[in-house]
Amino acid sequence: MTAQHDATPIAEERVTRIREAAYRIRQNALTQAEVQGQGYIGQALDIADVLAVLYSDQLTLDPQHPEWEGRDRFLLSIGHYAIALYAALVEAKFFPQEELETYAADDSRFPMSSMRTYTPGVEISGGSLGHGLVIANGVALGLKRKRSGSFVYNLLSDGELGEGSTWEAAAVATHHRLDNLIAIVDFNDQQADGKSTDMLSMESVTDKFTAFGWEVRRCDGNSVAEVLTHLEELRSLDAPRPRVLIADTQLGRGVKFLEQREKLHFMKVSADEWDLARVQLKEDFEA
Ligand SMILES: Cc1ncc(C[n+]2csc(CCOP(=O)(O)OP(=O)(O)O)c2C)c(N)n1
Ligand SMILES: [Mg+2]
Repeated sequence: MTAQHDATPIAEERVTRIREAAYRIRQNALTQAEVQGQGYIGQALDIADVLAVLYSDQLTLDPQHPEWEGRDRFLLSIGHYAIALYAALVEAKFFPQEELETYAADDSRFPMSSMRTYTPGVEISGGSLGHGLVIANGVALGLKRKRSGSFVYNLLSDGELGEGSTWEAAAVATHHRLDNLIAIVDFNDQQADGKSTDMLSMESVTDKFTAFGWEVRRCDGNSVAEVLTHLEELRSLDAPRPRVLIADTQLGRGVKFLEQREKLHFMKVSADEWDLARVQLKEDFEA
């Protein structure tokens, strides 16, 4: 699968196609969470639009050959977002739809926290926060030295911005002129103990990355058109520096009762709420 990367204006059909992919990714996330009766569903719903832009448009991948050397690399820092990544990998045809039902079961290829050795298409093991951008630097530097045209994408969370290692990695990426590295921050203003901006505000995130020498964009991370425009621009930019998109997202996006529920790192959905979640997701998609 070769992705499209040119400077032509973004066609409406392209946005429509990606919005459909985002809807299916959200459905896939609900399927997994319902099987387990739990899962980081709030985060999976908030990041579905970004993952749809990546997995149905921007990334060059071959689902039949997940280790193909010419692929783009998508590195998920945040292991607890695994449910969202599996939802996107199923959408991208790495796995059959039925495999979603095995989420977090014994011997499943879909463990609750993402692990490279378990799941084709998963590039790194997650869990301990603050390591994704560090690893992305190494992968991007290695690819540049091999004169590869592949890009490295790293999805990190706003909570990870509080990790010192993230900022060490930000400096290293600039030092090595990693113009094949695109970081995406899921700015859902949530972390384990409350709102990220209340716990340890890293604002202005844009100014901080700019000061570190990065090319920075910030947008509504739940607008497929905006995310697509910015990721496209960041990839095609001819400048010797790393790039980052700060994506402002809404926890629980697409399911009204979750959008309105108290925002928590782990959002509880009771057994009798899954049908309503599906109905509201459909209503939101069709609105
Ligand atoms: C180094 C490290 N410290 C603490 C944790 C525990 N932990 C797991 S998820 C999480 C929240 C991190 O913030 P974020 O990813 O923004 O949370 P979310 O948006 O998913 O609520 C924390 C502190 C961890 N996994 N790794
Ligand atoms: Mg967060």
